[in-house]
Amino acid sequence: MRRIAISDIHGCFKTFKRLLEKRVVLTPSDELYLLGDYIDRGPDSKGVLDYILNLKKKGYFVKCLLGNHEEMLLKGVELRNWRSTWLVNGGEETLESFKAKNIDEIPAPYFDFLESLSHYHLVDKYILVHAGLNFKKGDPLKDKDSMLWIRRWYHTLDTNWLANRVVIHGHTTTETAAIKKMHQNLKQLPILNIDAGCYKVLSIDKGQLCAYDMTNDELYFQKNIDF
Ligand SMILES: [Mn+2]
Repeated sequence: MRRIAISDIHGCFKTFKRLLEKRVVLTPSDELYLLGDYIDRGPDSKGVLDYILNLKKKGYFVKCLLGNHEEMLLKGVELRNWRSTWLVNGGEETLESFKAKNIDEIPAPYFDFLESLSHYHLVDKYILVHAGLNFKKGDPLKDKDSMLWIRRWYHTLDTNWLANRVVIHGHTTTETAAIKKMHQNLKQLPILNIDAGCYKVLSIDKGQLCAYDMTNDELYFQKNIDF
């Protein structure tokens, strides 16, 4: 059994599938932890969601967290200003993948899934979260907004609070070389960002989807094959 973490798939279904099936080679005895931002920007958000839901249906252990893009979509159902924010941040591509003209045409079961997502997950010595933790005001596990949106938070890290745990997160796209360096440096800074900028295919050293095997402390990368 392995525990695998992946973040920020952003509608890149083919890349996600290739990473899981050819690099990680996920089996039913493994546990898969997905850290949010399944949708938006990439060409097939519906495909990503269907694949995740199908894995669950087949009995795979899949624990999914909420990302800020899922939050934008959920808020956009009710609130007009969030709807336009979502649309310009990749929501247009998500609608296209559903062959929908507006948000209300996305079928209800997808909303049921998105509404069920957690903000963080604790497993072994790991704290899994989409964007990161805000240590500036008390218990970071109470600040749900920061968990979805925060950037540049490492300097606030409270190592006493963290004890010997490690934070795994995504949300801020990072060069693969920097991810590998963080991975080698976990004893000094117990934080690992696994967002290798999957959709950023034109950026140098990005455009990869990353998986972290928490059980064997191993990284996997798959170059984007969706664009
Ligand atoms: Mn994000």
